[in-house]
Order: sequence, then C-alpha cells, then structure tokens
Amino acid sequence: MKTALITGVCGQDGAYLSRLLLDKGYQVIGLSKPRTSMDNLYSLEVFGHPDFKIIDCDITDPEQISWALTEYRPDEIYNLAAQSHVGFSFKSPQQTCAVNYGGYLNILLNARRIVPKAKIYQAGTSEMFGYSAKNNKQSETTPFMPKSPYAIAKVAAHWAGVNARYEADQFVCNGILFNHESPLRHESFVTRKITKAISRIVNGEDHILRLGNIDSKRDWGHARDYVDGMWRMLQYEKPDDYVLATGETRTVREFVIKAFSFVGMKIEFEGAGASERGYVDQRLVLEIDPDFYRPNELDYLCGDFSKAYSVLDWKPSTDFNTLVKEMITGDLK
Ligand code: G4F
Repeated sequence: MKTALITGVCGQDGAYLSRLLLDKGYQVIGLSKPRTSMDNLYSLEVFGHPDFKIIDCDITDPEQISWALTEYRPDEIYNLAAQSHVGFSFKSPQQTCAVNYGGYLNILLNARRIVPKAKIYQAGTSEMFGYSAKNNKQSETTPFMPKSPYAIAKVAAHWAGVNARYEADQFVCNGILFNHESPLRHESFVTRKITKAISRIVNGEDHILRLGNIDSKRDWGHARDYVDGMWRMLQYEKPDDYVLATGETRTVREFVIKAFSFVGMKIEFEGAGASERGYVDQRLVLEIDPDFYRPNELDYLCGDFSKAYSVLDWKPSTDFNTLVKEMITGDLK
C-alpha cells in the first residue's frame, strides 16, 4: 500500500485528491492547521475512511513537518497548503511568503533528509505568469513575471523545486494550475461567492452580490479533473512541470450571467466602472464594490495544456456550463 501525505488537506483540492487516492488504494495522511473546518472531507466521505488519518500540522513549523515525515515515511507528498488568496497577499506579503515559500522549503528540505526518494508535487499557479499573460495562451515556456506577493512566493517555490531535481536528485513536479473550482470552493473565491449569493437570492433573501473587477478573464476548470492531473505527474517516469487548464477563458461577468441563467434569471447591467449595477426584473442584485479591486490585477489568463495532454494523457473532462451548473445546483441544495 502506498502512503501519500497531503498538506492543506481540508481545502477543496485536498478533499478531492484524498478521495481519488483512497479510491486508488493509498493510505492518506492529511495535514491541516488546527481548527480548520473538515466539511469538505465529510462531504466526499474522506473523513472516517479507515485508510485516512488527519494530523494537526502547520507547514511553517519545521519540527512538525520533520515529525510527520519520520512517522509516516510517505511515498508521495502533495503540497497543497498555502495562503491561496491573491487579493489578501497584497495586505500580508510576509505571511504569504512564509507559508507559500518558507513552508514549502520545510517540506522539500526535510524530505531530502528523511525520505529522499519521496515524490513531491508542488501546487504552482497560473498567477506566476503575471505580466507575461497578454491575450496569448500561457504554457510551460511562458516566462514567469509575477504581479502579486502571492505569485512571487509561488515562483520562488517553483524554482526551489526545479533546483532540487539537480541539487539533490529529488523527484519534484510543479503543477502550474489555472483556476479550478467546484461546489467545495471556499466562498472567498469569486465563483463560489457568486453561486452562493444567487442561491440566497433565489431563496428569497434580500441579498446583493458585491464584486470587484468583473471584466477580468479566467480559465476555469473543475478541481476533480485537476487533482487527477497532480497524481498523473507523480506517476510519470521523470519529474517535470505541467500546465493544467481548459484552454478557454471567460470574464467574471460571463460567469455571473451564466449562473443566473441556470436559475431562470436574466441579469441586466447598467452603468460603468465602480457605478455599474446588475438588475433582475428591475431588482438590484449586483453592485461593484471597489474594496474587492486588487492593487495590481492580472486581468487575463488562458492556459495551453497540450504538454499534459501529450505526456500524461490528461485533459479536462468538465466544461464551463457543467461546472457552473454543478456549483449553483450544490448551493441551491
Ligand atoms: O476567484 P479569485 O479570487 O481567484 P484568483 O485570484 O484568480 O486565484 C485563484 O486561482 C489561482 C490560479 O490561477 C490560484 F493560484 C489562487 O490560489 C486562487 O485559487 O478571483 C478571480 C477573479 C480576479 O480577477 C478577481 O479580481 O475574480 C475577480 N473578482 C471580482 N470580484 C473577485 C471578486 N475575486 C474575489 N475573490 N472576490 C470578489 O468579490
């Protein structure tokens, strides 16, 4: 039986990846900061599985990481723990760096000493492309020019992993993942914020959806597909870096329109910029709130996943309509 260690196990990706690995017969050791909600693990029936164990562990603490690696000696390590909010990283760059880079170094360096043969997956991000992303599709060869503290820390972690292959012969794969969503997505991310708000409106609440930049474009896929890509990276004969994406991009506005359409509502927009409003049958349902604008917005992302397709036989299986429908249906329930 293989053992996988997953940091950030309580998040959306941690829950889907745990489910996938348990179904493949792995023992899964999940690390999570104390007092994190386990709702996602319950909803996928991960928590309570005989081969699943959860450990309180903050990746910024090298002692705890060292203990977990010594105790469980994993074959595969998936580093999903992160301060993953791009907007918040502008307010807290040092904490973001401490977790997203420093925490990862704790894993990489302790693994080198304790389990040198362990295969490591590092959760990188399309945010790393930053200024390079200009109406072109981004691939593994597109330069990283990060625009946020979040992305800067992720770029540092990416290169630490690449260098670990040469310095210490560690098997490290960097996933460069574009946005991936699901009904388990936290509502601090825009897609879930939208579907949750719409479900409240449908249920008769007097709720107004307040958003920032609704014209930024994102390449949105389903998290379930992306965790399968993570696993495939570690099964391939040699470590490498891969983009996982859908190759399609849409504005936040298009997501809003589509989500409203699934509940039989047509949203109409009036005004422009921070004064723009959205109405359904003349009822105000959406306002722009500049508090959600980012100091340095990355307003276009669209990924080229052809390397993952040709090497790993990976491709996304959930289209945009199905994703939005699954999310809105989940929230209506
Ligand atoms: O949903 P978001 O917060 O996701 P973002 O910033 O693209 O980052 C997500 O995807 C990355 C991969 O590309 C991950 F690395 C990262 O950890 C995270 O999972 O924002 C999406 C877009 C942005 O352009 C943002 O400015 O939506 C815009 N937006 C507009 N109004 C908003 C809001 N974002 C949030 N979170 N909240 C709003 O009210």
